[in-house]
Amino acid sequence: MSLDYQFPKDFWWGSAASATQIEGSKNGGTGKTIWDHWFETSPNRFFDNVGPYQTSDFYHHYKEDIQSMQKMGHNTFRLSLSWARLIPGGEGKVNTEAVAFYNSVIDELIKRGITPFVNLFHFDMPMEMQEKGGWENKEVIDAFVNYAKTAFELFADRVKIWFTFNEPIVPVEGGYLYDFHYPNIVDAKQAIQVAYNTMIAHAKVTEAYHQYYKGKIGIILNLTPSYPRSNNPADLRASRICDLFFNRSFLDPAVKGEYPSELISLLKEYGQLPEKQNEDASLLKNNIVDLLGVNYYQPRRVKAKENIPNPYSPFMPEWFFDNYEMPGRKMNPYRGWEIYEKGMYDIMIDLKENYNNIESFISENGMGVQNEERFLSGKQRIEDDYRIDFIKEHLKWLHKAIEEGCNVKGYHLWTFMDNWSWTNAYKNRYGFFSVDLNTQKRTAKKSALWFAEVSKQNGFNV
Ligand code: BGP
Repeated sequence: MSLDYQFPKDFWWGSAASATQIEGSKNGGTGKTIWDHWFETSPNRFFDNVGPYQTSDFYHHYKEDIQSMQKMGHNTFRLSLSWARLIPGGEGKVNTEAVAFYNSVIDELIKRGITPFVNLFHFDMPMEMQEKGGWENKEVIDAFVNYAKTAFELFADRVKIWFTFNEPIVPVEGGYLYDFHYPNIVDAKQAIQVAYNTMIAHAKVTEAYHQYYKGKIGIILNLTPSYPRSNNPADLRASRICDLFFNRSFLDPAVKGEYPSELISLLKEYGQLPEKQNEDASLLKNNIVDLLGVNYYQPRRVKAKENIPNPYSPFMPEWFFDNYEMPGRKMNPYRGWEIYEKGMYDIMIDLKENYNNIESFISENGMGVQNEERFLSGKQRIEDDYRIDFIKEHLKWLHKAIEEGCNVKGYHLWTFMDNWSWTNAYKNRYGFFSVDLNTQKRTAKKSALWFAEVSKQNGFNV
């Protein structure tokens, strides 16, 4: 008997996590990242003063966690390697403890029938590399390429699906525009250079992979569709420019191998073009991705500017649009993000129509909720029906996209177990499993049991 929402055979059911958020950053001879440094110098910037040391300690619990993934019917899981763990300091000697750890994790996943998806960079710049200027410095790009090559040599015999970056725009926004990541710089010109250099690093790593290996390599982008307030040309222009800045700035070079000409003209007009090398254009053109991960949490709603920006204020993307609050919008009040399930479908249609229907999957989607203990049942389990609804409503739209021919291969929830959320630390919980941080005991939430059924049946009934 077929289900109301039956997904294609071999659909990827799983979840995603990142090294800094789960491993525990004092284990196993790891080097320091910008997160360790920022927490040491400004603990007040982190919710409840909780830093990256106190995590769900995947470093010691991975066997148990991977076993639970298997029980839940996961056929895929995305993790990231920590550059600072594998090569403390970012360049030089490889940390043998890290090699043993990642080998063990990869082998355990494979043993349990879970295909590992491995990402190389998830916001976690080694501190020594940041001291050299981070992505602004070409030497750091070279060091990153060496780290990637080392990772391929060590693990590509078993790992066949790789990603260069997770949400590369976030360190640009957080570190160089809006002050929510270290180094807390607010300077659009630097931000644009960092964004550009990140794409160059991405293309160089993609090139290095394709030279010797036969699996797939991609990038994971957080795509936020821009919806204009109205069809008024000024609103449409505002949303088009947002799309250029926040989506197409990475999507176009990654998938098409070139930047949108409208973005180049706009940056040129305002004197914001980054410095380039002659060979960059062909590097980008020849190294497009094999696979695209799409992180989708929220839409962006915009309107034309109410007031002309002060010409003496420093250049910012906000010179071109105002945010717009959609009346009657559905919100996740804990994270402050609008929930708009159809956005997932709109992204997929855009990829189908304008990006050659590139093979993709939902690499993150999820709902962070504060004080989830409120929903504990007598069985001491969190009854997170709101998360089940959230996932289900998104999956319905994803299913529609698939029916209409979109080349989307899977759905990963953020995240497997409650983890450390950067400056939000443990404020909002996203996991299928709750984690007691004192005992490290993991407990399946109701959504875990529901998702296990969905994965096993490859779909669900309404
Ligand atoms: C994405 C990141 C993840 C994760 C998630 C939830 O942007 O890739 O690392 O943290 O968002 O966001 P947050 O933890 O900020 O609530």
